[in-house]
Amino acid sequence: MAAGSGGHGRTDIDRLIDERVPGYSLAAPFYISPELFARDIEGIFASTWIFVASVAEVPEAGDYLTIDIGAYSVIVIRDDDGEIRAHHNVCRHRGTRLLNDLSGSVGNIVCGYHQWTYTPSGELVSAGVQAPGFDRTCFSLRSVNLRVIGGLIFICLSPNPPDDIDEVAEVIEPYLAGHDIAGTKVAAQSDLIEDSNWKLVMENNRECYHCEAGHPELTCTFFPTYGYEPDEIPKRLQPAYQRYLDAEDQLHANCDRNGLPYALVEELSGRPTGFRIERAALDGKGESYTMDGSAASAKLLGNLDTFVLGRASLHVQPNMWFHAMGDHVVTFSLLPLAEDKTLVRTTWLVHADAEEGVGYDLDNLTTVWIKTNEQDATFCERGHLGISSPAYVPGPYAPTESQVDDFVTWYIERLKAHRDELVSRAW
Ligand code: 3BY
Ligand code: FES
Ligand code: FE
Repeated sequence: MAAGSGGHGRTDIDRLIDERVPGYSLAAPFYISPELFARDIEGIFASTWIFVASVAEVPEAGDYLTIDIGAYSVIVIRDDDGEIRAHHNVCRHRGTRLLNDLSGSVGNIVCGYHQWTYTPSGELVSAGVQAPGFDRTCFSLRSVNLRVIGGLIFICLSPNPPDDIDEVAEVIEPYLAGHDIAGTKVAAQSDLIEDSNWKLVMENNRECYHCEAGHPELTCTFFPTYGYEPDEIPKRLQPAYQRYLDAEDQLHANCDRNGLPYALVEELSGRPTGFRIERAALDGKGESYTMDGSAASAKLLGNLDTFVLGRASLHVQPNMWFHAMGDHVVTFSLLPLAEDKTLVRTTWLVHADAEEGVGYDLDNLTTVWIKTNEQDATFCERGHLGISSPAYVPGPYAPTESQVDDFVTWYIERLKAHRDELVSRAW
């Protein structure tokens, strides 16, 4: 079969997957080819667990979000029993897209075309006049797998979702529990569309090599020694490293008292649901992502007894990063829009009883990550431009970029697993 002809023959894409060089950035087509983007949607975004929102984004029965992934559209909705469900946003009559806003609230889901009506849990309850023998129960909305882990909502479009999610949930839930995400509310949300391939956005997040020069606001609190082995830390960062060690001592005492785990667990590749979780100290006052590190919201989350809890940081492949502090939580969900367009959705959560203007100031709460996101968007957009040049050749990752290498390794592993599954299905 000719190269690039599809079917089960070896295509240009297969060759690129098989020829990936560990320790180096990917070949240009991974970032700029529409065919590879289509493979990413099927092989990654429709095959693995994707972080889409937190439970605070759908607080009441009937509250919903729509999440578009490639040609898929998914409704995430809280049903009348308080359960969060996911359905394909496709009417069972003639396929019309049902909900057309990014978020909202409904009693039932009513198709705008011929008014087929579904409950939030997906059952068809009315379909006008139908032929005798029409059985409504055969036309429920097609469901999508969904897992809530410590208040974070993950969906998987595949009918056979990776089953290691239970194991991952067991590890990460104790880190999240103390922050009681179910007891928070959305204080702010920003949708940033970056002119960059989604993998460049992820790779950029998985290293802090660029933090010292690139993120003046973030590094007021986020130690730029992140990612370095202790014996590799550059001399100029030694004072920061000493402050980090001191802050870690206090953090661990506070965590022990509050029953919060802090050990690093890192399994970013080698498994279907690659993840990393840790709790680490923040610089300055050590409480939050503000310019001096002091809490941005006056109301402590959950039953925590101090703001000095650093950051519980979670990375799950392929599309999220997350930080929980004593006073607020910030979630990041990335959704690919095209080979050169990526949506980064950032959501700030504070205690449900915190009052804007009294207990927290929106600018103070959001400034650090709004600036950091803008700076990262510029890096990713310039990365995309550089890689689009015929002069681009893959370059080597530094030791401090090991998590970038892990991300790319995971990505290639998943594309290979997807390819194997297609082949076995064809047999
Ligand atoms: O996970 C994160 O959000 C951080 C911020 C800086 C780099 N990255 C590891
Ligand atoms: Fe939805 Fe006809 S397509 S009711
Ligand atoms: Fe950054």
